Amino acid sequence: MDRIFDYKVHDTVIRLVCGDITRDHGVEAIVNAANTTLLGGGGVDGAIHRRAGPGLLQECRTLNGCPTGMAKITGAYSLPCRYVIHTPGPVWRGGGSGESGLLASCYRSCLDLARENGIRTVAFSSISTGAYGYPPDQASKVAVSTVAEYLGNYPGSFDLVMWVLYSDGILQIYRNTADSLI
Ligand code: AR6
Repeated sequence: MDRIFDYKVHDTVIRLVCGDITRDHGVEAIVNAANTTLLGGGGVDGAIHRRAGPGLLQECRTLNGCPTGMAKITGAYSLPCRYVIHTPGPVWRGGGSGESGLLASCYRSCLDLARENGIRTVAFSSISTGAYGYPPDQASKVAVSTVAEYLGNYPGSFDLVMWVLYSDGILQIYRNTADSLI
């Protein structure tokens, strides 16, 4: 059984777990750390496309990509959820190239899309902290503070917002951040 760490912001549970986001986490939408082509790649993007099956790539081909910091939504095909929200995070270039603003924009854009589609339960991956090299400690601060602020601006919109973190190390980093910010 996964260890689950729950926090509460207004009426929304913020949950941190260690695991694979392509497994069933009881959410309507999962968030893919994509690239601007939206045509798949490695990391969590590769895992999501593999588990979803070829229909996901077919639908992604119709979207004409997505700018960094924005998001687009598709069906989930063979994944155990209803939607995938794809967001290209910023590539880390040392922190002075607008990375934190772009990463915050990813989280807000995903939550905007979720609300527009009546989605009340969302699982994020740790956007930008793999191939894109964003230091996880700094990324977790942007991620948690942006989501908490968003939930304050739109109270009652979400039942559950979670992060599915791929290792105990990164789970611990998000836990430390949530303990200090929530
Ligand atoms: N479930 C949850 N988290 C995962 C999984 C998984 N199955 N697999 C990896 N992670 P990354 P990025 C974690 O590299 O940094 C792709 O090629 C991983 O350990 O997937 O935003 C895209 O196409 C890390 O903590 O995404 C882009 O080209 C986090 O997910 C580029 O990589 C994000 O790592 C995007 O890079």
